[in-house]
Amino acid sequence: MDKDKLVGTNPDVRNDPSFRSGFVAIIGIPNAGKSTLLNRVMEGHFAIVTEKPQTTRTTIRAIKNLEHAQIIFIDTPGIHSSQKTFNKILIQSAKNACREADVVLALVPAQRGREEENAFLFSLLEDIPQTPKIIALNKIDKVPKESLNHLTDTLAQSLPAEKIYPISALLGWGVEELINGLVGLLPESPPLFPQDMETDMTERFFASEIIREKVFLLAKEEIPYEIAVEIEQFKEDEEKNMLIISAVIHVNRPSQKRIIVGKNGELIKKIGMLARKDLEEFFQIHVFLELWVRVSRNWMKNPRMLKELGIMTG
Ligand SMILES: Nc1nc2c(ncn2[C@@H]2O[C@H](COP(=O)(O)OP(=O)(O)OP(=O)(O)O)[C@@H](O)[C@H]2O)c(=O)[nH]1
Ligand SMILES: [Mg+2]
Repeated sequence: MDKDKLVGTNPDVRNDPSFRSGFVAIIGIPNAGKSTLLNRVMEGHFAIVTEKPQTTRTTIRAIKNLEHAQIIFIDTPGIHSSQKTFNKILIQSAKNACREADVVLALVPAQRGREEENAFLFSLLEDIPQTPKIIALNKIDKVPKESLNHLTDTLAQSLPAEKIYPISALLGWGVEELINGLVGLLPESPPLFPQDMETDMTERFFASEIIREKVFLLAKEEIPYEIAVEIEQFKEDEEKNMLIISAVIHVNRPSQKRIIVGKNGELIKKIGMLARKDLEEFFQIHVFLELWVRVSRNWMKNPRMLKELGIMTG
């Protein structure tokens, strides 16, 4: 992200010296609710959410335009300690987002039993002492009200943050206060992106994520972690007023291909049907979707593929 190259478009706002704009990285352990929060603040479906940890694989930018501020939220893959090369790459992209951010928003789930994982997250935050940090204690709808004070006190002791906001990303509790708190920490600056822009991610990216989400929902156990979706064709047929999308689901092994295709092709058919429905809703146009399953051995270790898929940057 080269901030210097980006300028605001609205001349009124560019003359507003108190306008604030900047990048907020949302970080937290897997399953903390980061993508749910991104969707909530944006009031739309920008990032896929599942019950499974490690759903998000790339940083996802979405732009919240307010009257006197513009926040560029960056959703990130869950931070955890792992020896696997693939996971290390995901964690590295979250770390990079933190380093580039104007404010770091650490999302901590309010339920108990995750202290060790959070400790790893906090040690990362200590590496960026200069960056303002806010903690959001998420999923407070799941804990009794009486325990909230104790939880926020404990958190305040583990990490120096400007403020702790108890929230429910799922239900929207406390989210407006959180947004106001974040705005207060952003640098004074004209908008970094045009104010009618909500994201700079590509349409192909969203299409691939919608398909990946269906694999997460329908395929069992480890399978969703070992697949990647690549969009091979994405074009509008103006005559038919239709979007033609052709995508490849990469798997690591032939046995996984058999599972994704399913008996008599039933699973892939179901994935395609659900994905098409969501793609049509997202792009507001009829979609013709073609899905292929391809065995791409060790794609998770192949830097060229990881770069093409946007998982590895740089
Ligand atoms: N009850 C409750 N559930 C929540 C809340 N926020 C998120 N969830 C649920 O928690 C699960 C994980 O949510 P995600 O938004 O995918 O979590 P994430 O932090 O993006 O996870 P990764 O991308 O895997 O790191 C989903 O089942 C969400 O519905 C909340 O405030 N309350
Ligand atoms: Mg996520």
